[in-house]
Amino acid sequence: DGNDGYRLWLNYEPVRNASVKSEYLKYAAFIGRPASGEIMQSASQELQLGLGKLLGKSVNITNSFAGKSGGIVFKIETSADTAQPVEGYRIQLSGGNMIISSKSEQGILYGTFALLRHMQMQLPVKGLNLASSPRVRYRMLNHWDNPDGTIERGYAGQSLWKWYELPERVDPRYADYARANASLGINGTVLNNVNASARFMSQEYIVKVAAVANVMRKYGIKTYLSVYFAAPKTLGGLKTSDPLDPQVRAWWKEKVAQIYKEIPDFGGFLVKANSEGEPGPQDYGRIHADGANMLAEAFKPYDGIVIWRAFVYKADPNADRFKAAHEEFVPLDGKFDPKVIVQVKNGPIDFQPREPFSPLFGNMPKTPLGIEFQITQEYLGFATHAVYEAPIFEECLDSDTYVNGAGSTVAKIVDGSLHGYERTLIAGVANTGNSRNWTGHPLAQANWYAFGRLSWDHQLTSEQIAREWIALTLTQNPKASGHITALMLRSREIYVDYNTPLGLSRPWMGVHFAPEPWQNKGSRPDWTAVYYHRADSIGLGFDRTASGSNALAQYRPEVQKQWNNPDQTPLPYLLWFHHVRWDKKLSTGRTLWEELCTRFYTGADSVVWMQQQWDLAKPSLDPQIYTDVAERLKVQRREAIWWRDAWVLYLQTFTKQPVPAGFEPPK
Ligand code: GCW
Repeated sequence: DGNDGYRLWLNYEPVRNASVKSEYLKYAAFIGRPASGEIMQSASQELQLGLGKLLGKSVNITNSFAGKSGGIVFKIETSADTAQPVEGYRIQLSGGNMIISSKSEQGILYGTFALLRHMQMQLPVKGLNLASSPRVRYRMLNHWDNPDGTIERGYAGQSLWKWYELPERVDPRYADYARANASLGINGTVLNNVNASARFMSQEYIVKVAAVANVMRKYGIKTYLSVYFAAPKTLGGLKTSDPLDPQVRAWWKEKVAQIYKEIPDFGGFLVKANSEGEPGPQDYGRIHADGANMLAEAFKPYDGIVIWRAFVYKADPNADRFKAAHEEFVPLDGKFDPKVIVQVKNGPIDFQPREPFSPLFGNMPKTPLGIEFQITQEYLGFATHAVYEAPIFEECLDSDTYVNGAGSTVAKIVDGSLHGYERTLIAGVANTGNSRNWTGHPLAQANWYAFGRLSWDHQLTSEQIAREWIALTLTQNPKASGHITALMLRSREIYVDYNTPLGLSRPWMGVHFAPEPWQNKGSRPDWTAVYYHRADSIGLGFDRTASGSNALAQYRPEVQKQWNNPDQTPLPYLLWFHHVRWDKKLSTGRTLWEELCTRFYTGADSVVWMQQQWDLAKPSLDPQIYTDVAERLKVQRREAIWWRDAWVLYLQTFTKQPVPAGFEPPK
């Protein structure tokens, strides 16, 4: 029975360690579940499934367990019992039972998955005392899925959501999707693309969405929709979609009410407005807050929220896109309804392989700012390059904004601890599709996993998460796990080296895959390659100091100090902030040109090292997964050379210098 990757990290392979197994069996007499709702039912079913596979024993679920011992018991706690947050859980041994307790059914579900994770890793029962609660309230995936089944920036097949079959046919895969997410603590999902179709606001689609929501609910996941801001006009037949127009406001109120009739626990709306051509309040001379607050008002009678994206920039060749979101949103601080969360991409530009943190973080103390990461590998080699993203997420969350002095990390802004936000959010743009293994590249599963784990607890480290994922998904052989951990942890730096070293950026036109640094025409003046990298006969990089766009001024002085001076700017950020002369000597002792070449070449060669690590793990891997990754690594090697050569040849048209001795010239 080969492993085709469908089960993700929920493999539940039989426990092989006999002594650990016998310890587990002491608690496998029954699953004690008090009378409960459907989330606890899911938890008990999952536990039954897991124990069945892990221990080879079919364990009964019962609600008459008083006085019994030798089982795993679910217990709902009251506020008097514990100060633990509502979604948190605790797992302890007591009275001969293993008790999973929480104030909520959702917490019981998370505790159940934590216990199953513990058992999958064959960790001891002795002294078991696990407790955890989420640091962030809304932990969600954003799907950029279109009604026709395509996925914007999706590289793992077609959409999971089969709109043409819904609501009658409910694909069993929806439940597996929900299980996978719940196992990480994800509690929300936005089903459709932020470049939204108004169709999702029609009754025809609302009932389809409701059928999906019925599955999600069983796993504690709320369903959200992206909305097309001009829907009152295009769908509702009104003359305008002006957010201050009473008819428009009434239309949205009614729309929200209509949705709640079908989906009583509906999560809310996600909105991309006045961004990349999408309609928005500015079309009517209004501000973002007018649009967001109008929608928030429609949600007033309900639990739902409005998530308003801050991903905005103008088609202006002379402006610096880096500064746009800060310029538009900071003046709006304090103007948003409390039901609104502003969702900010981790970096100021667009999910580049490495970006400095967005200067919006910390600069809107009166507005809850959620963070948006991209799990799908739009700029990270789609589904053929192995790039473990946890270090990207971690790097941003750990960045110090200095807004309230040292230690004001992005994580503390996002989790609400710095500014006391009541509503906190972490979102990830999903990398799932209908590929049998969900993510195309088997190692990309780790990115979904890492996002979920970090959204629950941003203090976990990239390495911890990698080791855990490998143990659950690939192998528990320590040597093999060591090789794969090494590969994963270095993969992002390697990619950066052959793709965008030293702080180059590359969000140019089109599919965002091929190297085309020469591209100087696009459908917008800022959608060219040259806009971003600024190569010329003198040097390379974007001057964002006072002599250039002065984007640095959007950061606190302590941060400016790190990046202001080209002699002191850490090399990974150099070309983000400086236009550097080709012959400038860097801290490595090499000139800029030599350093670039060194990175491009060692980066591309390091893919061979990745291949070696993977091969060393081969004896411990499922053959199907081994081969899949090995073949993708071959593609990655070929494409890394392609990136290297494209950059080097292009940059040589400016530097007029050969590649340094020791490196073969590009073909
Ligand atoms: O990263 C860019 C993508 C667009 C995307 C946009 C956004 C959904 O290239 O495809 O549109 O960002 O985040 O809105």
